[in-house]
Amino acid sequence: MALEYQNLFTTVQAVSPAYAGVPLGRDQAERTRGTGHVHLLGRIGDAQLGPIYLGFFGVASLLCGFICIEIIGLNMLASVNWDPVQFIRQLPWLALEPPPAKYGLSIPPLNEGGWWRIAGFFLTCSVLFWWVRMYRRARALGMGTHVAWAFAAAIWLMLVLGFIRPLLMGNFAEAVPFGIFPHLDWTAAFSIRYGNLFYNPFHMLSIAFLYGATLLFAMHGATILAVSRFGGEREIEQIVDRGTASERAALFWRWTMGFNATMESIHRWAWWFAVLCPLCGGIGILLTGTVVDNWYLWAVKHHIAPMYPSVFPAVVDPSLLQGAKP
Ligand code: 07D
Ligand code: 07D
Repeated sequence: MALEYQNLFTTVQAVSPAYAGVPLGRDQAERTRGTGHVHLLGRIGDAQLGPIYLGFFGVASLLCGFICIEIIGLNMLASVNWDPVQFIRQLPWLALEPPPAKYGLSIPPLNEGGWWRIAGFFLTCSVLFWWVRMYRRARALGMGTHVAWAFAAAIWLMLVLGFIRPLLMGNFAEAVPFGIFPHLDWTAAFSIRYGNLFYNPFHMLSIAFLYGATLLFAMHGATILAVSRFGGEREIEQIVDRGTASERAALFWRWTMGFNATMESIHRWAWWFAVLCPLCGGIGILLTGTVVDNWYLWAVKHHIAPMYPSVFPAVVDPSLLQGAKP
């Protein structure tokens, strides 16, 4: 292929003969046989589609995920009187709500949060099985399990929101509803109920890591694209082959900000920033309502926020004013 300059919008179509991946021994049967090449996929990644490894945990996860979506979907459909048109039209507003507060942690009737608990159970199974699958596939390839542990950080936040915190509060009514806008309403209501989440230091940390992860991802992606004309995306060779892409990338940052990450450390930065976002977030949510009831008052107590100024003069009993009749 002629050497072309690669910019933001052009990508390399890496089309090679289909490759099934390393042999899997007795697990071979768990891998589908079919492979193909899709040009459109080649535009965003590798053009080869398949083979995919399913295995017990993959199938179990998909099955549980399907049951969960089915329960949520049918409950939403029932809430619009089984009218498919209204279901599509109102979908973003429809919800499957957790049980009302009066049930606490006890088992509620199906249509008063019972279905929510069953759907939540299957969602949790689905996500946990997917985690096991990721962990085992990484092990099978002799890789580290970094991806699985990063995913675990997100699962931690999900479980804090929907299970661990409600357990500690003794009430599943505290949990998040299933639904697109309803879960946003829950998020806003949660912040107000607990005195403005902005004053929760773990929400602050979570935001810093969220923004930081975005910034790092942009900087790293941009740097590698910028040196791809020198072969910069071949990261492994670049660590040892000095003088071309990697070195320019490093020099660019050393010149612009005096410091540069290395080909290895940039990925540690990325991993930690991404993981610390939901990790800190989960701690912040766990503390809310259990340890701290009002983050604004907490911030006032710890000299982070000022007391609201008294805008109006203090109320005086009119009967005490001069000239008032005794
Ligand atoms: C791009 C990877 C692909 C994933 C996608 C999401 C579903 C849900 C189910 C209709 C980046 C797939 C969506 C499977 C469909 C039903 C019942 C990941 C990418 C495309 N939220 N949230 C969204 C979830 C919480 C908040 C969108 C899940 C907390 C705010 C999507 C969870 C709080 C905003 C979504 C979860 C919160 C969103 C886009 C679980 C505090 C938005 C997500 C399991 C953290 C944004 C209308 C996205 C939006 C949005 C899914 C939890 C706040 C529907 C699965 C309770 C403020 N959330 N969310 O792209 O547009 O993620 O909402 O914990 O503004 Mg949320
Ligand atoms: C939700 C991890 C769980 C998801 C999993 C995925 C499937 C299948 C399907 C692929 C996202 C499950 C997968 C089901 C997928 C397919 C097909 C990760 C999740 C396991 N906030 N806020 C955060 C900001 C305000 C509030 C975090 C900003 C207001 C609440 C984040 C602002 C109020 C909670 C963040 C802002 C409020 C949060 C989430 C600005 C509302 C949380 C981090 C600029 C009025 C959550 C400690 C994350 C948290 C959270 C950002 C404002 C409420 C950093 C930038 C003041 C209740 N907020 N927020 O990774 O952890 O989420 O808080 O105003 O619970 Mg906030």
